[in-house]
Order: sequence, then structure tokens, then C-alpha cells
Amino acid sequence: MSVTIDQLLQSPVQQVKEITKKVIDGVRISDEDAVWMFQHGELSTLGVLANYVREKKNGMFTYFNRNFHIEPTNICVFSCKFCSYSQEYKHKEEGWELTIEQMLDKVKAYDGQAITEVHIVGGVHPKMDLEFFGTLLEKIKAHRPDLHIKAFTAVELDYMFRKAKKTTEEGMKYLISKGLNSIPGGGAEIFDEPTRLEIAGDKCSSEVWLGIHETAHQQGIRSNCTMLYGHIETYEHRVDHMRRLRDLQDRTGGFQTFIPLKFRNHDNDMSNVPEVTLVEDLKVYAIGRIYLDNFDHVKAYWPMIGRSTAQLTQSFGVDDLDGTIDDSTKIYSMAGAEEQVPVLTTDQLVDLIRHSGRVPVERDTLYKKIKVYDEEVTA
Ligand code: V47
Ligand code: SF4
Repeated sequence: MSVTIDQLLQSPVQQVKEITKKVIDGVRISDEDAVWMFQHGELSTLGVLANYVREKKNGMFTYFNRNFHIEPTNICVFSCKFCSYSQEYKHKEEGWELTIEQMLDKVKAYDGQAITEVHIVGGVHPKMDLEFFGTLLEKIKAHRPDLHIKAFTAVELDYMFRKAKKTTEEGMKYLISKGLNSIPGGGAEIFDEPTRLEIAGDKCSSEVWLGIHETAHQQGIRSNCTMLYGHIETYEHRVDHMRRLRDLQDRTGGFQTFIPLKFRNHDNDMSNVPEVTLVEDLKVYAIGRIYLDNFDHVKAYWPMIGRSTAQLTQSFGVDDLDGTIDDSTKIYSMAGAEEQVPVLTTDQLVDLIRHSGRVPVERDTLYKKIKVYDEEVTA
């Protein structure tokens, strides 16, 4: 039976060839290409393409940093259905709220240790306002000026700015003057408005989330971005989400890394939604790496996905594993993270990366190389 040209052009082989050619030629893939890859892309092919991009951008390096987390509170004025964190407080009344001194004590506990970053994120507490967090930043900086403070999701920032009756520009300027160095990627969830409304109805809109990151970039600080996937969103929603990130990155270049976050269904109002498979996880990393051609890095948050998957992701586009952190990160352990006690020593993380066939690199928050393992430092 002969095959017509039209049939051939529509065939998966032809589609793969066209996408492969774009990737090899460094031509940006379209939204349709990305949706097609989610629908029909064969995992090993996606892996090869994502790995091509990953090695072109980052060679054999896999980055990590030494950080610790502070979660000021799990009390939250919002009620995202996927959140196990605030549910814990609402249903079991196991709420906590730390004072500035308690948070400072957590910072002091790392005195003398080679930590480069503190990551501060929590629920949106009605009483922890702009001034409270300004004072916290100021005190951390006074105690340890060299510590990079990556703090507050756009959701927390939006709430504290509105409450203080400040514009985004004013609020951001104030926090930067107090010591804020960059913004983490949380709160992005999924940008498609009806889906966002369904799972995270009462928190800041996609437009506001993107606007806050754009303002941060304009004021000279970098930020990360996330995508919560594997719940009720469609493939088109994932691509729409990444397109909005890619567009903003075209304008500002301020994003450092893209972090896909797998929805976990333990103990939240979406526990009836099954979790997606490992194959789907790897596809998200791979397609994210291929689609976001203007991003330098794709990060896997290993406490959530577990060590084995973290190793695998490095063959599907990932060049960064979240840092060595202590066991105080509750937002994920409550939702069913693979690592209930997410502690890896630096040596363990270095070994994990080595056993994936990559070269471990300790970095600072801004991806400056601090130490390249197994090789002389080249930069
Ligand atoms: O915004 C909440 C997610 C995020 C669940 O920027 C859940 O370096 C899955 O953004 N299943 C906060 N995900 C964590 C975050 C993050 C983590 C590591 C590094 C960085 C960074 C940022 O956690 C929330 C939300 O999207 N989340 N509940 C859940 N059930
Ligand atoms: Fe609050 Fe964040 Fe949980 Fe939403 S995800 S309820 S904003 S802590």
C-alpha cells in the first residue's frame, strides 16, 4: 500500500522529525508542537531532545546549593484545594506562627556553616505584614550580611502589599531595601484562569503573579517559577502556562529556573484526584526543557519526587537539584512527598549526582559556581 505525502506529513515520524530539526537548529518550538509532544511524544525521544538542550546549555553539570528553609506560619487566609499545609491547621488546629526572634534563632543555628541561602515561604498570615517581614529581613542581614535571602511567593507579596496599601513597585522597593535578594517560584500553580479559580480560587490571579515577577525583574532581582501539574489541568493548560513564562522571560530575562511541581494528593481537598505516573513526570521535565528555550535551568525539587526520580530527571532536561536542606519543610511532607525527612548531606547529594553520570557543581543562588566536583573550577 502506498503512502500519500499528506499522510506522511501527518504521521508521528514526520512530526518528530520536524520538532527534532527545530531543536537541533535552535528554532523555538510552537505551542502546537508542545501539545503534540504531551499527546503523542514517545518518552525516550523526548529524553534525547531534552538532554540535547540540557547539555548544550549546561554540559554535564548538575547544580545544587546549600540552603535551609524557614516557614514563618502555616496559617493562611487562602484555601487552595490542593494544599495540605493550611488544611492541617484548619482541620486539626495544628497551626504555628513564628516570631521574628524565633526565625532569627533558626538563622543563628547555621552560624559557622557554609550555607549560602535562606528560603523563606509560608502561609499568608493576616497579621504578618509588610513591616513585620521588612524587620525580619533587616535582622537577618544584620546578623549574616552574606546570606542570600530568597523569600516570599508572589501570593504572599500581593497580600502584604495590598494590606499595606502599597503598589507592587513601592512594596518591592521597600523589601529590597531591607535585604530581599530574590523571589522563589511558588504560587504560580496553573495560569489558566478557570482552572486556577477551581483549585486556588481566592488567591492572586495569574496576571498579578506574573506582574509581581516582572516588577521584581525590573527592579534588578531574579526569581524562579513553578508549574503545579498532574491535577485537573489539560496538556493545553500546561503549554499555556509555559508560554506565559516564556513570554515574560523574553521581556525581562529575570527567571533563573523553571521548577515543575507534581501535585500530591495526600490529606487535602483534592485527595480524590489520582497522582500522575513517573512517565508523565519525566515528560513534563523534558517538554519544559525543550519548550523554554530562553531559560538557563530546569530544577527538580528532590524532596518531593524522591532521590531515584531526581536521578532520572537529569536525563530528561534537569540540570539543578534543590539544595541540601533540613527537615523543616512541611508544605510538601504534608501533601505526601516521597521524602518525609528531606535531609541530604552535601556528600550524599554529590554522590547522587555522580551516580547519575553528571558532574556535581555547588552554586550560589545566582548560579555562580562555588565548587565543581571531579574537575577543576573553570569559571
Ligand atoms: O506554590 C502546595 C506547591 C509550592 C502541593 O523557588 C504542592 O526555588 C504539590 O514553590 N502537591 C511551594 N505541590 C513550593 C515552591 C518551591 C519549592 C522549592 C523550591 C522553590 C524555588 C519553590 O508548593 C506552592 C504549590 O505550588 N504545593 N501543595 C501539593 N499538594
Ligand atoms: Fe495558602 Fe499557599 Fe496553601 Fe494556598 S498553597 S492555601 S496560598 S499556603
